[in-house]
Amino acid sequence: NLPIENIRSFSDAHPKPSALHFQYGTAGFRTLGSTLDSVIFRVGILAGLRSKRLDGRTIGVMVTASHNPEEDNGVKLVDPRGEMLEASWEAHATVVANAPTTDALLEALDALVKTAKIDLSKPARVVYARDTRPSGPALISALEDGFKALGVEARDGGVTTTPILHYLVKAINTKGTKESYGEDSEDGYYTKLSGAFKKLIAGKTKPDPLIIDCANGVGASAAAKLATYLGDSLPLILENTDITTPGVLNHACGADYVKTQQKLPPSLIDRLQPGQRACSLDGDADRLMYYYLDERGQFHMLDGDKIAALVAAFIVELVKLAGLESDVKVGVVQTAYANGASTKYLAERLPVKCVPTGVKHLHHAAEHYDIGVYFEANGHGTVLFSQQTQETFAKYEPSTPAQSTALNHLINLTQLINQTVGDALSDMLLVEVVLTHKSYAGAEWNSLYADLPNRLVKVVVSDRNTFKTEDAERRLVSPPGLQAKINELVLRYEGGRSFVRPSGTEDVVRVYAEAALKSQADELAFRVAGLVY
Ligand code: 16G
Ligand code: ZN
Repeated sequence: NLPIENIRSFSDAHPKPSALHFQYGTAGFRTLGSTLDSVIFRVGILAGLRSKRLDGRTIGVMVTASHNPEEDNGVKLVDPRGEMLEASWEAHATVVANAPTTDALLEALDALVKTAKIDLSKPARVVYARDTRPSGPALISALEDGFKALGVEARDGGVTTTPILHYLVKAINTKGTKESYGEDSEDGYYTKLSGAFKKLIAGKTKPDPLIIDCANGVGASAAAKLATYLGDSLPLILENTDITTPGVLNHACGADYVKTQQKLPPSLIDRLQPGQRACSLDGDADRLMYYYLDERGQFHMLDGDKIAALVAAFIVELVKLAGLESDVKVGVVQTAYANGASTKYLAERLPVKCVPTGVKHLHHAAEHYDIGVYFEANGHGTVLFSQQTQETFAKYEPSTPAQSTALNHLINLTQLINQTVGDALSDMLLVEVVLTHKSYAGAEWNSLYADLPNRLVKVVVSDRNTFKTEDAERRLVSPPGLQAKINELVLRYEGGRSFVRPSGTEDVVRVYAEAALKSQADELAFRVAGLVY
């Protein structure tokens, strides 16, 4: 049975704020950090129950609000293979978080135990971590109270990046098996990535120093550690590494700033030389944005779509060189936000699928390919190698030295890439490998295709839930009649494309538009926004 009295006494110390409703959305629970105490406490219990449900396999809990403002915080559960929480449990989490009183909470937990058929005699194991937000320590102690309330065997992952926490979950759960993901420690993570990187660039011209904007977040300490493992194989220059001054996290820096403002973080203006590569991480180091200044000082952004194009083309080439073209199929997954020019570039080379926004959709679609490359335009993404593909690599006998080299590169890529979730540091090493192999500077990479001008605007509406979409969010089915009006507008713009979807993380509706000219993309976006308003 549930330890009712124990849960009761802990829960009374973490009352739910009566006016608030919480929802486990695309990014878990995420809102003002000061309102999350009861939610995080309850997530502690929930994580334990999820572990019991899965026979004591270790569940991950990450306390972070990623690229959001510093005052925000959030929490996400990670399933045993290092992936996002199974969808059916998102609803359970929402119910448990909103029980108004301790009694109601106990009832909700009891109902969950019954509906999910949880065997309470099983062990509960959890590994947890947080980012650098000031609200983190208090929320972690609420989480730990949740663990104590249920009786969870909990391991503290400390202050670390979201992708490292995902790595730890998978490493713990695969320990000692033939699918072992690596040693279950931060050291194991850095050793695995840096080792694969060094092998992949062996014998090539060493990359020039790379500037990393760490968003004044947890990526600063992770990048500093990674630098020590990389040694001189990749010189890193770390910027925006202040994790103690209040208010600076994600402020005028970081991957989300670069993507949404389409400009250089002001703090880099005097640092970045024309032609030099730089990249930005977000507040929990799972998103990556590259950029450079050309000879005239003009800013050029290399976003998630450009990363997908670079990486997918490279992998397709390696598969061909290895002689594995007919055994191993590579595919790409994008969302409607992918620049139309990137979709065109990719679709000429390999299968491309479009899915709704949110990592879980991309990840699951990518699992259907032998090698699935997925990136959101915002810089979140990774590459998945199916278990069968990894076995194919292990068994394959190359017939020429060139095939053998390509095969080894592919095998090393499976080690370099954090396949659990998008990982800015792992993706950064991946980009550096491709640039090194191709002898590309930013300009050559950028010229793979030219981005279509685009514009994203948000519209505050009275109820965003009246906006319903289909076809991977590319068409509105409700409110009735609106899509027809959008279609009519789009027709008037050369190269025009526009779609409207409700945000999953903010109380707004987003409008995206693309057209052949920047002024036209802006105009289209604002006219569609006018229809929505
Ligand atoms: C979340 C998603 C991200 C998506 C964004 C869209 C995860 C881990 N994160 O941050 O992938 O791009 O939401 O936000 O799934 P929106 O719904 O507000 O546009
Ligand atoms: Zn993030």
